[in-house]
Amino acid sequence: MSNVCSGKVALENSPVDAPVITVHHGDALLVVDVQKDFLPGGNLAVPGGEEVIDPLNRYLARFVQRNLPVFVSGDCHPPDHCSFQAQGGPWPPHCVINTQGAAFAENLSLPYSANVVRKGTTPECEGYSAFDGTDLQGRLCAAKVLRLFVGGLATDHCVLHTVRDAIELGFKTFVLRDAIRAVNARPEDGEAAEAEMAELGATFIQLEDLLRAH
Ligand code: VGL
Ligand code: ZN
Repeated sequence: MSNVCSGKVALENSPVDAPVITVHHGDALLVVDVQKDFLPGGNLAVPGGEEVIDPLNRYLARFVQRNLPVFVSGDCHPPDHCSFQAQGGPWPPHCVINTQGAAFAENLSLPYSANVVRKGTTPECEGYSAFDGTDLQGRLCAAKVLRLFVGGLATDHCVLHTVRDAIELGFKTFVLRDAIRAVNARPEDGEAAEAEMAELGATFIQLEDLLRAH
């Protein structure tokens, strides 16, 4: 028999496994590579990449409202970057420095206070991770960040590599499951990346988990 004391009644309307996340001092949002080349019409369009923008804008609004720091990474490659096919890499040229493709999506509502992190800026550095060859770690530490909330593109490349590094560096890492999309060069890549991040200790959340807090 279920009654209030057994908890079963109270739990009926709120799934047991849905966390309620309150963002507070020590938290930062990291928006990974939401750039025109990764969106429809871009040189390396991620399927459904544009769908991350609306949820990201809502996460951004929450962090800005709470005066919490926002970091935004951008792939920023020289024309002879090692990841381009002409240099033996896997990708068509994308996010080349000073081209439109490297610009952030126009409808991404970045605050003026956003901390921009440019990565992949030298020909020989792959730069999938927003920590790779950048000063992101130092800037997060300077801002006293302990927990990092990561969304953006692409799940199976830059988000994955960034989350791996964040966890290894000791940040409590949340992945915004409604604000990531995968390239899926192999159809299972996105799911495998999500499984790996979860295995490494990332916590997957979605907007409602933040919104339920208020
Ligand atoms: C990315 C492929 C090449 C990414 C960057 O942002 O996930 N993917 N460069
Ligand atoms: Zn790249």
